[in-house]
Amino acid sequence: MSTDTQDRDTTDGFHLVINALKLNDIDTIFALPGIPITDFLRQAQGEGMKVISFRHEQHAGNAAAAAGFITGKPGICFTVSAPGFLNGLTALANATTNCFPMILISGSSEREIVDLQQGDYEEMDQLAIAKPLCKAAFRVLHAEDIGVGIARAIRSAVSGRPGGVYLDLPAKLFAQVMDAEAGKKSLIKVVDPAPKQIPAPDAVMRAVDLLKNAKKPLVILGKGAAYAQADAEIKAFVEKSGIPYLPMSMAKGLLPDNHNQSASAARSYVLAEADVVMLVGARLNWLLSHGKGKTWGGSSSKDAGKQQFIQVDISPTEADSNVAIAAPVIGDIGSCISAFNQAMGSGWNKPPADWTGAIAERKDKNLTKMAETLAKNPPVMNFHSALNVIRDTVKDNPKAYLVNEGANALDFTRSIVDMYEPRRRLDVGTWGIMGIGMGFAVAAAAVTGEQVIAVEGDSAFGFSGMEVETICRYNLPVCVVVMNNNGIYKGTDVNASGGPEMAPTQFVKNARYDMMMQAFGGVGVVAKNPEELRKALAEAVSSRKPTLINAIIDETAGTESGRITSLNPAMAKKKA
Ligand code: ADP
Ligand code: TPW
Ligand code: MG
Repeated sequence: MSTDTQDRDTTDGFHLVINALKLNDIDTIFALPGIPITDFLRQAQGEGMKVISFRHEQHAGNAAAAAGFITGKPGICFTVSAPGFLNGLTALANATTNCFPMILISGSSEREIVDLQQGDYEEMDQLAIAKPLCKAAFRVLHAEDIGVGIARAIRSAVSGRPGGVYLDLPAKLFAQVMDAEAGKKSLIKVVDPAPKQIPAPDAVMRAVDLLKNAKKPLVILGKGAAYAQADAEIKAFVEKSGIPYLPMSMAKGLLPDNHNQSASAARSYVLAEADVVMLVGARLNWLLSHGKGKTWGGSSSKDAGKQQFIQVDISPTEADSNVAIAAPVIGDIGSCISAFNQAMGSGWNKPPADWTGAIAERKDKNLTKMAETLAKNPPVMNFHSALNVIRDTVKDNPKAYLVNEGANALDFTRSIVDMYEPRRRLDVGTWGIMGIGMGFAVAAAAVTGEQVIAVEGDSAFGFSGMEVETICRYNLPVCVVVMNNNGIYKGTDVNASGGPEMAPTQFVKNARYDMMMQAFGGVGVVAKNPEELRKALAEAVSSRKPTLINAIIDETAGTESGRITSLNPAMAKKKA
């Protein structure tokens, strides 16, 4: 029952917001209290909502974004005005960039004072600031419009290309009182918030014809394909077509990574050689070298390769954003892939054996090489010997969520740790942003109840490290593995001036990250070798206790910028 003083005949802004969310099956809120949100959160919890309270708004926002990606419902984050809002804004912008549905709801100061810039408490024109950084932004001034405001925010977040939405709720709104019956009637249960978008049959035929005539076809699955929850259709399509596929980072596990059609272990070969490439919920951005240049078999970094592209995407303006798309197919991935499955008919010819054979050959060679590297047990644990253990643990716990950030800690984990179930890998996404770790981990554990393993570079972990208290407070089954190499990329950089201060990429040597988890009642363990790591991980997973494993990694093992060295101007200069 609510803890407020509303009487039976009236309701207020607090309750209208809570009831509007509940009416739309939203049962979880990620937040950080303060005026005017404190009482809202208290009452939301009183009304049976799950309220997860964080130590910094960015992580509450990241949690909302991850919840949106995992469930397909918009994740909800509440913050206070100005500084709280700004702290949440990075997460909102990141969600929008990643096409994850979330709604950032911030309290705001009095319009009359803000607009005259008279210096209100936490004064800021939040709506104007949020607008260019998200998909849509709204403000509600009257209690009777709360239903419409929440409905518009939900539709904007999940329909078409999903993204972040900002909803501005001035403090005064929460206290507004209105007739209870009229209030109830003003709420909207959103019907069909993410409507199917059926692709045009001729667009599907154009694409199928291209695939049919391809000698070296390739499918690329992106995180949009994972998000779409069209797992069965995608599996049927890949297996019926027989076409080799590459999963982008967060599409790993959509089909199990050990699937015989996965071309991950022959990635550079298939990208350079393919003649028809079908993108499914993946953009031709920097992560795919913009669809041109040497990666794609072009002769210079600007040249188009030899590919013709099919692009399956819900956004009609995505096609041709980097290179020409020969066959755009616009619609939701479930509907599009079903249409492909039908259009392919029964007499589909699988791709030529010399293409699939050449891929298999390279895969075998690379996998054998990788197995040899993983089997090594160097005296000082390195990324490979540590990740070999994590790889086994994920294999044994395929439903576990894997959160991953860092540079080397990211790149090596992505290529070494196989995923077996859809939407289980949550990482730095399109921006390559650090700081998503603990927010994503809390969301995955809180929303699904599954075990979470967060593989974190020691720098990456630092961005959200304080949220281990949140993990302990809610007793979440999260095991954080800090890949501790004493710094950003490695721990061995030197001060260019020769002075005594450490280099900008170096951290305190032998830092005891494990004690951070202990400080809040969780389990903290140091693992100096693969055996210790294996034991600690097994204990974390079987106990489901909040755990932090401080995995000591050879501080010389990483490379600067990990696998994106080519984007580092210092490296480009050295090369030239
Ligand atoms: P990745 O980084 O994995 O390559 P991107 O984030 O670049 O993936 O691309 C995701 C794409 O998926 C976006 O262009 C987005 O419009 C699209 N998308 C998201 N959800 C759907 C959906 N349900 N149906 C079709 N396309 C979708
Ligand atoms: C918000 C720049 C990219 S990767 C990284 C930074 C700071 C940390 C790498 O060190 P880590 O990993 O995590 O210890 P490892 O294994 O290589 O040692 N600020 C933001 N985002 C990004 N991407 C950066 C800075 C960066
Ligand atoms: Mg590091």
